[in-house]
Amino acid sequence: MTTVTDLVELFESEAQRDRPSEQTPDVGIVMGSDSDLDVMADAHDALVDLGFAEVTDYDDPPAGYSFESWVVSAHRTPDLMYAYAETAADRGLDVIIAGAGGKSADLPNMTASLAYPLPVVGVPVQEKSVDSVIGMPTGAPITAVDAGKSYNAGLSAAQFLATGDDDLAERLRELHAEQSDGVADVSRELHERGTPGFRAERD
Ligand code: AIR
Repeated sequence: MTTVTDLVELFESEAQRDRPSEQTPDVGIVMGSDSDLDVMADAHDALVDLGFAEVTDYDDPPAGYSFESWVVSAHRTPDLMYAYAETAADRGLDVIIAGAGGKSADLPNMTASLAYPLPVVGVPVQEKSVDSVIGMPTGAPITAVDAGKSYNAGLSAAQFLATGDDDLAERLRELHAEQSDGVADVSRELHERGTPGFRAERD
C-alpha cells in the first residue's frame, strides 16, 4: 500500500533530481478526491486536445508537452499538499491546475500560496466551492475558472505556456477555430432541420 510518506518522498526526490525540463511534466493536475475526477477529467481532455501527453512514470516521460495527475487532499493529507506544492517548481512544473469540491475547497487556494510564484488555475468542482477557491487575500493570487469548467482550466494552463511557444499558441488558435466551426455546424443543423427535428435527433 502506498503511504503519504511514500508520495512525499517521491516528490522530494524528484525535486532533487534536476531532470532536464523536456523530461518533466509541464502542468500538474491535482484534485481533492478521486470523486472530483468526472469534473477534472475535462482538464485532461483539454490538454490532450492540445497535444499534451500524460506522464504516468517519471522515469519514462513522453516527448513534447506533458502533464501529470494526482489526488491531494488539503484536509485529509495536508503534508502531501505541502510537499506537492513546495516541490512543484523544482520538479519542473510551470503551472498547476488544482480542483476541489465542497464548501471548504481549500486545495486550490493553499496550493496557490505554497507554490507561489508558480501560477495556479483553481477549479471549483461544485457551485458551492466557488467562494473558497477564489476568495484570496491581496498579495496571494489565484487564477480560477467557473464551477466545473475544468476544460477551461486546461486551456488557461496552456495559455501560460504559450506565451513562450508559438507552436502551442497556434494550436490554441486552431482549437478555438474548431470550436467556432462546431457552433456554425450546429447552427445550420438547427436551422435546416427545424426545432422539432433537431430536438428529436438529440434525444
Ligand atoms: N475535499 C477533499 N479533501 C478536502 C476537500 N475539501 C473535497 C474533494 C471533494 C469533496 O471534498 O475535493 O470534492 C468530497 O470528497 P470525497 O472524497 O468525500 O468524495
